[in-house]
Amino acid sequence: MNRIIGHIDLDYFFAQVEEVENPVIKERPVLVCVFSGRTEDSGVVSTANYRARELGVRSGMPIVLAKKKLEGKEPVLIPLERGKYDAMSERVMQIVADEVDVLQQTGIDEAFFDITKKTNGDFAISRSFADRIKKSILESEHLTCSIGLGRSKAVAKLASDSSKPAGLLVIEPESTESFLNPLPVTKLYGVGPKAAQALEELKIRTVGELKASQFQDLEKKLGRSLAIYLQSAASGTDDEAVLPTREMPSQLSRIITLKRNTRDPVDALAQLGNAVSDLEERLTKQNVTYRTISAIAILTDLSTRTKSKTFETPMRTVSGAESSLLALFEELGSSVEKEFRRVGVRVSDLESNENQSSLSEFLTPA
Ligand code: DCP
Ligand code: CA
Repeated sequence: MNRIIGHIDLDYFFAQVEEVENPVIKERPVLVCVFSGRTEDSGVVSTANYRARELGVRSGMPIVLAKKKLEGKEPVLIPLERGKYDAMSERVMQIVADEVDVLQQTGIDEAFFDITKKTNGDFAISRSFADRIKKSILESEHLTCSIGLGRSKAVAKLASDSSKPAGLLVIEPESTESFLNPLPVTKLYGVGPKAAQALEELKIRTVGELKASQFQDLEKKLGRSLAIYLQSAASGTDDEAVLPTREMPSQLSRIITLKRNTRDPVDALAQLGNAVSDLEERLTKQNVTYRTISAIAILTDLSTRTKSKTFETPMRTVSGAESSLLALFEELGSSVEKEFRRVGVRVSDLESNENQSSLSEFLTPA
């Protein structure tokens, strides 16, 4: 069976989160900045939206220089708020983790995943699979991302890079070689500054040249294991596994945008239908129970309100708590002035069923 490996990377992440929070800034250059506080503009740009990048702004650039490039373009400068991006990252990674066989998060906004089992090693199925993940992230969090699929981690990463922004690139086994060969070797996953320097000295500039290079030359400069990896990555046959990084979540939630704004709890719950069954599926998949359920409403002014209820005994299903959920939405509806624009449900105080069942097995006399 074909291995099908994916790489997902959110587009201009910190700046995109700021745009989602305040969509009116979207048309302007947006810079998320780390202000050092020495003078008003001292510090660096953490990241920028594509509008600002078109005008020459880059991550790591001094704010003063970025402002010079954006003179007269009405840039929006926003101080970096890590907690906000961490929370968003967590929600997005959970969406992906729920869909794939294995997820390995490698940064705040990127991860590898394996979908070999899910798709039966079928690349045509894998494309619609990846499309669904993209749609789900867009629908729930309003963020775009880029996904690459291929038969190895190195291929998947190069594919997601090449498809930026908001892209999806599927590299099937038979087109792997022609895709890889012309790419600059510095883009290959695992080539850091030291390896890049060594490859430059060997005059190896493209992935194709790396594949065709003399193994002994590489080994001499980079050591045996890196040399073996690089040549296999260059031919798209690196077989490094996607290693799971997710631990048990502390909560699970689903939020949807309503088709029509409302304050009617019955209507809100009816529109939440699929999200509730989704959450139910996740509880089963993660094999966890919950003690607290919350109704979440994001109002037309974008403020968020929640009402929660904690049960005395652990709950296995969300549908089993439907009357409580309805009561929570009733409370929300009568306590706010504005209509709901988005609604959601969250379960927390999670407990793993695995421990319980192993404990009960242990206690059951043989
Ligand atoms: N980041 C940073 N400083 C850098 C590079 C990145 O603070 N020199 C932060 C801000 C980015 C986030 O990490 O939003 C993710 O980094 P990426 O390299 O994935 O960059 P972006 O997501 O911003 O852009 P792209 O669309 O190219 O992925
Ligand atoms: Ca990114």
